[in-house]
Amino acid sequence: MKKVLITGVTGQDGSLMADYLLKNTQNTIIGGIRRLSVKNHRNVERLENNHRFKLIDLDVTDHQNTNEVILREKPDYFINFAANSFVGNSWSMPVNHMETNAMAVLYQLSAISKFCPECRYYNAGSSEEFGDVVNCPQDENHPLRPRSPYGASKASARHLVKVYRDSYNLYAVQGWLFNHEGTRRGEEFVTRKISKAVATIVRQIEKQEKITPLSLGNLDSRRDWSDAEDFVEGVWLMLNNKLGPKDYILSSGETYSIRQFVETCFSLAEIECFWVGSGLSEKLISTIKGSTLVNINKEFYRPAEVEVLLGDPSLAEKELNWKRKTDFEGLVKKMYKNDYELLG
Ligand code: NDP
Ligand code: GDR
Repeated sequence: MKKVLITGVTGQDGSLMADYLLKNTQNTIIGGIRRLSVKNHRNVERLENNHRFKLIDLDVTDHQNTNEVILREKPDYFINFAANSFVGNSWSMPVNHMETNAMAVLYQLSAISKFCPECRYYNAGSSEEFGDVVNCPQDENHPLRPRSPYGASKASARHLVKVYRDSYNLYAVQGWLFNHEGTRRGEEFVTRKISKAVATIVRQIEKQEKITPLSLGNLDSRRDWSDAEDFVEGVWLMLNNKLGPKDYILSSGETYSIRQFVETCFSLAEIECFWVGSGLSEKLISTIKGSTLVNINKEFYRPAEVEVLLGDPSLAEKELNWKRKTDFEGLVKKMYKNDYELLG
């Protein structure tokens, strides 16, 4: 029985990792949480009576708090999912991104190297580190060319993980995870924003209410989307790799535009529609009543965009024997269905 400390346990990946480990291992889970004025434990509240799960205070930007927790708990695994994970606000709060996503990693690595060097460490890396990509698909050798303060913070963390791995012989890894989504996805991310808006529109049509259009930014950027449930397994495999500590890409190997995500979601909801106009005037119109379903708002455009992401997961498939289970349409369906039921 090992002790696994997970930061970011209230978020999408942290809570899914806790579920995965409680189901598939005998390990005990310590979830690190920060104090917020309004409690947001929705993703973990059903675990709170599980004797193999406990919550502790850990704000990852607090160096002293980090040192004390690592010294006291001496975990066998430390999985760092805590982050300011929203690329879109990283231009307005770049210091917060650097402190939460990069400096915190330095505090963790430094404490682990001093107090429990046998601890296996994972930090959540991102396809945003590839940014302004030079070739498709991106593999583990693609250069780091971030386009946002968020991407730069994750690239900095990656260098720190490698430096600590090489300097102190730590089992420390940082996977490059491409976008992964699901029913626990935060509502400001584009996939959840779309699935929730389409579900709302369907309910409004059923009740013959006025339709609330969905406002989006850039429809033509492309992302490589997967189901987050498939990825937590891949992270655990990276932490238990017979080949030793190595960084891998997890991705679907397919890329779709935001426009295609919107079209797939409306199609699954059986709403016929068509695009009119272009640029900021573009709209998605319902075939039956002519109502506007989607419009464009420049507020949701970014100062610099990552135009296309497409990951090559073949190394993880070969060396970790990892494979995703849910495809693109299955993911959109799962998210839409969940949001439709939540509005019931
Ligand atoms: P979420 O935004 O859902 O979760 C982020 C978590 O970090 C929340 O639990 C949040 O806590 C916590 N957190 C934020 N700041 C602090 C802090 N100062 N101290 C302690 N905890 C903090 O993100 P995801 O689950 O989607 O992502 C997990 C990790 O993976 C992140 O590092 C993200 O950058 C990275 N990543 C995610 C991808 C994706 O597509 N989902 C792809 C690639 C990388 P609170 O609930 O209190 O806000
Ligand atoms: P991303 O996810 O930036 O890829 O980061 P997000 O869903 O925010 O954006 C994806 C793409 O959609 C475009 N877009 C919009 N995005 C949002 N949020 N809202 C909109 O209204 C909108 N309209 C268009 C964006 O411009 C972008 O091109 C996610 C996060 O989980 C990161 O933490 C993670 O590291 C990366 O994925 C991989």
